[in-house]
Amino acid sequence: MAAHPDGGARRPARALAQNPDLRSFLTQEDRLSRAGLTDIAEKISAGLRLDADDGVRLLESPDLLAVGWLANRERERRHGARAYFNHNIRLEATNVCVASCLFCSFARLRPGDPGAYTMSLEEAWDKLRRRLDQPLTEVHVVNGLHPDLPFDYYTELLRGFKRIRPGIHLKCFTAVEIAFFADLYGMTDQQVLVELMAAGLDSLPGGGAEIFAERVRRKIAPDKCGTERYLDIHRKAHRLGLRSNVTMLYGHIETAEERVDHMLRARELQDETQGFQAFIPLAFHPDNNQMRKLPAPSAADTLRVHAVSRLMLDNIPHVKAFWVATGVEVAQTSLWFGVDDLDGTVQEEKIYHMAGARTPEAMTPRELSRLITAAGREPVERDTLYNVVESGHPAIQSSGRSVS
Ligand code: V47
Repeated sequence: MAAHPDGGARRPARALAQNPDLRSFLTQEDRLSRAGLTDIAEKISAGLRLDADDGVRLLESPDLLAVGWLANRERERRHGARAYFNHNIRLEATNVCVASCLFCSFARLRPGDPGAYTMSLEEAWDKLRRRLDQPLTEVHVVNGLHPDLPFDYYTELLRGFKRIRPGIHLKCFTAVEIAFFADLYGMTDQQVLVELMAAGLDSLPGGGAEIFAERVRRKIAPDKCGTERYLDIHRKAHRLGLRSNVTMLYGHIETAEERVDHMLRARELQDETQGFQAFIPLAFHPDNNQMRKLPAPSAADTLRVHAVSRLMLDNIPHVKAFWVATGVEVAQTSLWFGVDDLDGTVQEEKIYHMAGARTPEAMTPRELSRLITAAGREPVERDTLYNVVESGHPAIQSSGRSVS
């Protein structure tokens, strides 16, 4: 038989049309159907809530692209092509910690133990003072649970930051720290929050959530406050007018059901208070801690967890990838898997680097902007409350694109 003049170009199309296996990849609908996710896609399109069973099916679906496509659709519906980042510093004022969490490589049990440190207030304030030339918008503080520091240490820490830079947003102390302060200093959780607010606290970070399911929490973080108290402190903070975040430490001993349970407990509180701004999945890092025999979660798992978070948490505005934890390349890719936000310039992160993170310790706004642009998204600098920051940076336009 004579060859068709443009047979080379036409043959693949005919082959695709005639081969049912290949044909099934032709449309997104086919892909979703083949992945057994059509009913979930229809539920989302109809504005119906996903339930625990849907969440587990999404987490267990082998078709990462189908799950990612659904998450991306929700992400773009909320945020279009925008990808947020912020200009912040991270401060861990002490790593002395009475808790022995199995996943932690940062904490030292007692002052004086090898590697233990506690900054003087001057040393802590100096971190901000040294950066007066940077248009920072946030200081994010996370500490160990130190048994001997007075409450004044924390209130003075906040007051000093505000003296140095009155406009700076202070996102400080996890709910676990708030519970610890209340127990140590004989106060209620509410009193601790009120006093810290009077000293300058502006919002709570999401750390300390780990996994809410009691089976896991008891094993990996036995000394931390329980799930109900963690959530109640966020509830109280929201009622006092503070915004907060919520995290999930994944990729260790938790099951798919426990991941989904975690998301649903955050969703339930958010229905009540609308105070969470962002959900942040945190990839477990196994170096130098008691769970070091476990492998780190794969890139595929990381993309899937972020995507499913976007789909399950229909009432939390932002899903954030903490690039220090995910790795820079996976954070970029996650911008097509449900993520709309990357935290942040960070600067001098310790918790992940002591647990083996190979990511840089800091990124400049320009680097963040470039990596977002390179991923095909539109960088937008935000402050902690997601107000757009109009170019604080001489070399970056308000779109966030470098002009030099
Ligand atoms: O609660 C500790 C986690 C959290 C390890 O609110 C580990 O904007 C992985 O919460 N491997 C602290 N994770 C960091 C945190 C955070 C990060 C970025 C943004 C925000 C925010 C909050 O780090 C801890 C714990 O879950 N962590 N050790 C480890 N080996």
